[in-house]
Amino acid sequence: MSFWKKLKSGLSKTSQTLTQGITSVFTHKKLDEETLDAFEELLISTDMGLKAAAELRDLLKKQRMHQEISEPEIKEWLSAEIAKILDPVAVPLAITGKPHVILVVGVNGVGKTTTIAKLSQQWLEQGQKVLWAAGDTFRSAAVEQLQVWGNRLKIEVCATKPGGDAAGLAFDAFQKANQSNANILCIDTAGRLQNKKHLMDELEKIVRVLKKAEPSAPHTVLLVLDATTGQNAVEQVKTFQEIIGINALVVTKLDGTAKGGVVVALSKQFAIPIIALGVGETAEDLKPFGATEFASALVSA
Ligand SMILES: Nc1nc2c(ncn2[C@@H]2O[C@H](COP(=O)(O)OP(=O)(O)OP(=O)(O)O)[C@@H](O)[C@H]2O)c(=O)[nH]1
Ligand SMILES: [Mg+2]
Repeated sequence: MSFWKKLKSGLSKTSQTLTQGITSVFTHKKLDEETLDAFEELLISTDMGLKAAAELRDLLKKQRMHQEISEPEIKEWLSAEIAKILDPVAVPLAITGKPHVILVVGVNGVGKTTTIAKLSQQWLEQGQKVLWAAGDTFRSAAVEQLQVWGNRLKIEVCATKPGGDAAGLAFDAFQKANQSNANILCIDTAGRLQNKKHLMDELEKIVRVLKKAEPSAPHTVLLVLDATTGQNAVEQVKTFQEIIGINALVVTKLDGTAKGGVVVALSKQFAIPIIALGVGETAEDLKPFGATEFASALVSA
């Protein structure tokens, strides 16, 4: 199945909610406050967030108050306006450092390791040389998972002993990337630590030690988010912004969620590039984020 088809079918729960909602909200009468309220509620129900929903409501009011709007018209309008919200953050990752260091963070199970594998496969296809560091040193299964992908893609994995120092590992991996002329170093990190303080200490230490090797590193701090968590993903961005500062996002598990609107909420609330979207578990299921493509899949316009 093509990525577009997967995205469209993955977002079908969200788009069905929107489509059915639009049918019941826009009932061939002139646009009034009651309709606008119901429209705003509908947008919120797909996890678009209060801000985006209120702005879309106000915009529709300004443009179409007391006019009759057909269903196809409102869908087309909504899709175009959502695309405008998404457009500024639909930015692919620019590889600037040599080696370009990407620290991959996110809570437990969101898809960090699979995202590293999927992105790396694309970089390999572009002729980049990639190296990985298994920075989740707490779980041996995490190291193994990275190694399985590494074997498959023929990417070398730097690892340390279980419970070893992730920051030291990141430093060594940077030296190795430098020596072996790698273009990209991806550092996987632990999603589950005892508490926020531990997570903060661990990530801060990795960054501090990396900067000793290369002051401009990490060039990218990539936060991976699971779309099925809806508004919780918004909270995770805030937390990680506070802890470490984020300059790229990947949203995974857009296959089968009713909360696809969260991508709109993230775009509206944070000016952080969303470099790719995940719609499944295979390496082909991660693609750059296209604003128009996503908006039209979401609204099924
Ligand atoms: N359906 C679907 N599953 C995904 C997607 N991305 C990742 N997964 C699955 O989600 C599960 C967790 O992915 P991981 O990559 O192990 O997540 P992680 O963030 O590294 O997890 P921890 O290392 O435990 O913190 C795996 O079973 C993946 O195959 C996606 O876009 N769609
Ligand atoms: Mg992992």
